[in-house]
Amino acid sequence: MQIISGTALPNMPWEDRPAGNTEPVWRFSGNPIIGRNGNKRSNSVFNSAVVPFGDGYAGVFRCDSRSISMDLFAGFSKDGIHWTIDDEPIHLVGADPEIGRYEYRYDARITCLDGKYYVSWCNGYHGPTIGIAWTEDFKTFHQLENAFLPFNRNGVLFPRKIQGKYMMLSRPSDNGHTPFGDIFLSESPDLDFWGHHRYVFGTVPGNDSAWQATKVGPGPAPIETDEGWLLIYHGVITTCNGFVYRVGSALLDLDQPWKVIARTKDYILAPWEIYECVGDVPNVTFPCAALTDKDTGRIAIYYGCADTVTGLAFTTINDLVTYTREHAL
Ligand code: BMA
Repeated sequence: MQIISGTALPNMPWEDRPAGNTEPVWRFSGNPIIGRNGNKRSNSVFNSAVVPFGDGYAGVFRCDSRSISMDLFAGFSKDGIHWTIDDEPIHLVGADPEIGRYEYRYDARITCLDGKYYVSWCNGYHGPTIGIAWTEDFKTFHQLENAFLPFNRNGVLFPRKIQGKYMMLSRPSDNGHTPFGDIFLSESPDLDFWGHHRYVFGTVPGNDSAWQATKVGPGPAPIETDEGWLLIYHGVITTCNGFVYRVGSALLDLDQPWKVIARTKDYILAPWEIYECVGDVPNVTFPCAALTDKDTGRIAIYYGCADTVTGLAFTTINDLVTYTREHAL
């Protein structure tokens, strides 16, 4: 098994699987890597995206403020673990003034595509939809049109064109806390007009895989492997104490990524640790980014913990693809 797209990343954050650990994904021993005090006014830093940048890393971070507004901030790191996050939110340029105004911004993903960094996020435009912008320096962000009508969340771009088209996964939603949600794929010739919407996969009714019974949504940009696109996603169950967010993985067809080869029946990561179970929204693990090293197949997953802090977890392409196939629904 191997990673196809992407580059070698020998300095990526990494810890070997702890002795005796048999989980598909294991946590960084220094978690959480970013606490509440990520920048000057932050109440919480979570559900954030990072990519290799220059001789280190850059990211777009969700920092909810101490007045509890949701916005996006650029951040930089030498090692992918210790981050300096801007105090001022990212400034978008170039947009049609009508969509340049926003009510809130949160849960960014970043995809390296055509030599640029494309950021997609949940953009408040008369309700949540998918905002898109590109940057080359993480200082100036050029905003494109919103991809969809409200209401939608979790827009995630693929890292290359497929069959000549840009492709994006997303999760149509409502204007609130959305008690439903399936993953769809949309195509675009130009990153402006989106269509040809295809159903990818949805919730699992009954008792078979109940952690993903209420809603599912795409996480980090899909990872291209010789066995298919590896998608890390979140799955939600409704309990008497509210939603619980866990993490699963799926393998999608390389040429027709709405076709599912396998998806996990068992979750691969779930709120077990105290910083995942306790916070502003308890019991949430929410993945938004993954670094990969093409040479070793290592994967580092960045995930929000209890809507409060940011965690880091590790796996390898062999571990996760094998697990996805062997624990498939
Ligand atoms: C979802 C999103 C996420 C959040 C999650 C749990 O609807 O808003 O940002 O992590 O709820 O609160």
